[in-house]
Amino acid sequence: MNLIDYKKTSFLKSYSKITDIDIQDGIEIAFIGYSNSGKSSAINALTNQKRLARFSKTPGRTQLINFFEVISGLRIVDLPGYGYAKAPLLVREKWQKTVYNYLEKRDQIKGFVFLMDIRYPLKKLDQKIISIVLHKKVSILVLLTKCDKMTRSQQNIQVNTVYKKLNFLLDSVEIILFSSYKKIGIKKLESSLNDWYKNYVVLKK
Ligand SMILES: Nc1nc2c(ncn2[C@@H]2O[C@H](COP(=O)(O)OP(=O)(O)OP(=O)(O)O)[C@@H](O)[C@H]2O)c(=O)[nH]1
Ligand SMILES: [Mg+2]
Repeated sequence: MNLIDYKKTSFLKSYSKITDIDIQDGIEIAFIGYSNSGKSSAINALTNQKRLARFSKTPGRTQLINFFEVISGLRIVDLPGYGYAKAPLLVREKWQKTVYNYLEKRDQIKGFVFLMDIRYPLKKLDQKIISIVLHKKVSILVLLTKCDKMTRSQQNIQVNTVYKKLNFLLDSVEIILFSSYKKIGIKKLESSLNDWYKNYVVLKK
């Protein structure tokens, strides 16, 4: 049984500062990763909507914290990607601060979806963000994105490498091979998000 229909997700609101966020009820699932890692595309693929989260060939497109409502009380949050090298340093620092702030302070976050381009996983800022969110005891899911860029055997090597590295840090690691282009991994992503939501509903009772 499918608990939630992700296709019904709609845009809620955008914010540039976390102090402006005026939604408190319910829970959030944050999509985080480097600029150009495929966050907005993944949200579009999950919700089966072409332009819900805008995506672009120009990295650094998502500059605001964008909130989407899946169902009442469950939101997906598309964050500005970190580490876009071509952006001016000050702009980069501002985005990074916004993202760190949101991840640190927002108790509504009950799950992190970490997106990493399968060709370049666990780069410096990925590791930094993981260290920031570790102590929050929140579920973490890793999507190795753009897996269509690799052969099956290369994909398996990358999954194993990432698994070994993260297994040291996290109590449990879930890694999904993902491609928005080829629609790979979407059902698995849905089922993890459903589990998180179910857990939250049970805990609340
Ligand atoms: N080959 C391939 N390319 C993809 C896939 N998903 C996204 N892309 C491309 O990667 C680029 C970045 O995708 P976005 O979804 O905008 O990435 P983002 O993480 O939201 O980027 P920022 O908003 O800058 O943080 C675009 O050119 C997409 O077309 C995929 O599954 N396969
Ligand atoms: Mg984006």
